[in-house]
Amino acid sequence: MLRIASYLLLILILTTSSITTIGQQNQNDTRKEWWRDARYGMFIHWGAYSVSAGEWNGQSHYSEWLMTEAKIPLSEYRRQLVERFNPTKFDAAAWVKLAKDAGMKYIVITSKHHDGFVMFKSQVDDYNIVDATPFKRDPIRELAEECRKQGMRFGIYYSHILDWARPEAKNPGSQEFDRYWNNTVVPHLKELLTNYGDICEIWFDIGKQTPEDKVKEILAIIANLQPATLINNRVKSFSDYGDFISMGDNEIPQSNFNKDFESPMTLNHHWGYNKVDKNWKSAQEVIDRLIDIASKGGNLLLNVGPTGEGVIPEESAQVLREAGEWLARNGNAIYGTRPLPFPYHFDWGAMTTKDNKIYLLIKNWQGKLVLNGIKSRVLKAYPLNAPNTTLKFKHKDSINLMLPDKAKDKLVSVIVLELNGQPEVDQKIIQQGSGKVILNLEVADLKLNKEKPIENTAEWKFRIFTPGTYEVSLTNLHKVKTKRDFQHNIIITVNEQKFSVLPKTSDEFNESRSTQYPYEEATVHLGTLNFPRPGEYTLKLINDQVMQPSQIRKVPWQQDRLKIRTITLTPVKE
Ligand code: FHN
Repeated sequence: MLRIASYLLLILILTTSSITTIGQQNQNDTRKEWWRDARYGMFIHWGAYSVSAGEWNGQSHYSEWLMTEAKIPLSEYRRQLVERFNPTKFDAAAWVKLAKDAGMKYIVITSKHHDGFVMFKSQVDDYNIVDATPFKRDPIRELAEECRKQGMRFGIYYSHILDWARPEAKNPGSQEFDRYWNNTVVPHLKELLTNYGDICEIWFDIGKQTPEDKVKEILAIIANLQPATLINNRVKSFSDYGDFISMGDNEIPQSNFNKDFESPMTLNHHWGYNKVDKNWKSAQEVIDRLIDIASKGGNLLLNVGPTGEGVIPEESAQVLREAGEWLARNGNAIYGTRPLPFPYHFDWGAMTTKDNKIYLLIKNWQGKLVLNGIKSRVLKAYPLNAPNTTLKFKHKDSINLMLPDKAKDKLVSVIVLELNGQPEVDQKIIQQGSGKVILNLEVADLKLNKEKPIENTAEWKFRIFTPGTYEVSLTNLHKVKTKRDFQHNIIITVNEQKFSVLPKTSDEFNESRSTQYPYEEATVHLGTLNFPRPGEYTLKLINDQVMQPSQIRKVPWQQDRLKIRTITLTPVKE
């Protein structure tokens, strides 16, 4: 009787504890502590497709999407790629060492991508790297063991919905899909969670169609076999299932939205190895993105795509090592830090916080830095790597900080502000010390008009300290090489001032921070506004491209070819 009761109790614990949902950041969830402290991990996209290096019949393809893009039948894929997959240069110790040198705290590798080829020894069928290739080794095991040796956490990516090798997977919800699920997904997950030691994170992908009961089944399996394993919300994409939100590919949120998130990011324009893609981000660009993500409370999962021989391309390794050197000098400002609740980003860099300290991560180094919005009293300011060099500052409403020349780091320099307690900041939108006002769509008050989207309005209240004339510019997302411009005038009003403009050409293009290539951010000049006195103002932007910000994490950004991101007000020097 007692045994039955304790069995029922166990079932109850398993079923209730199995449904993890994404909570607010301040929630006391000790399972996530290491992950929140880590801030930086390595993503590895590696599989039989790597053999092709992105090329098929003389044409370049999207690496890991090759099978479906080039319409290669399974038998041919198997013959030409799987049976030639012999990555004899694969060296798990070297990969883990690279991740360590890069300053990364965990690794997540593809154990099965959409092509359905299994990168570990499985008992389910022989379409796996040990049974179907001349290589005959299990790289997932080798990496897992090496991670354990070198003190690196180990996680796996698993494509649970898309599987082009198993036709039964085609229609989620159908009976055939249930067969795929029961004969492939469930046993695979059990194998991965049983045979490879601690799995820090399971990374599911493209899970929009995952049937609800299947999500619950996965969560229960994980809770049962490895309750500490974290799960991303793409187990059912755009949902709150799992432990953290996977942002869109290459997406960085515009501001801290108080939830745990991870930005998966490519180092060039592909995930899997593509021999012609030399668009490597520089170490500067990597650190720039890492500080942006950390300052908003997320993790960067930065991808490498090893070759079919098992080598991480040297160009990417070099960038990672250089960024790792920066982390070795400045890691205190990243690892274990938490975000501050500013509703905007900064033009000069980013801020993180730990204990009674604020770290200023300065990209644009100038002789002095003016900071608005820090309410706590600053006791002391010094360069992170020269704590005895105290910096001069004045703190009235703003903090005026004099910056020395010698603290300058070639990538991003860090200054520490020591406070008289926990940091307290103004959570309203205010003019920044540089004079700019940054208005992100994510934090706008929206009024959407379904019948007349042309009247859709985004509205921001903000405080100006310095009266004068300001240039108004708009940053939007736009597909590279397309001529998609705004179809309707953008109307801007501030109190009694109003102007209407149809922006034609962009003045400035940057790699997109909201989605992956081939999208980019374009900044256009809209006009000027006058702010006659200090005080609070309301700016309204009216245009049919104003969309629901909650949709930002519900649908992929790339579904729209043009999207408004930020309005920036910059004082005009008179
Ligand atoms: O289709 C995949 C892609 O190949 C890659 O694995 C990325 C990584 O986030 N996820 C998918 C698209 O979102």
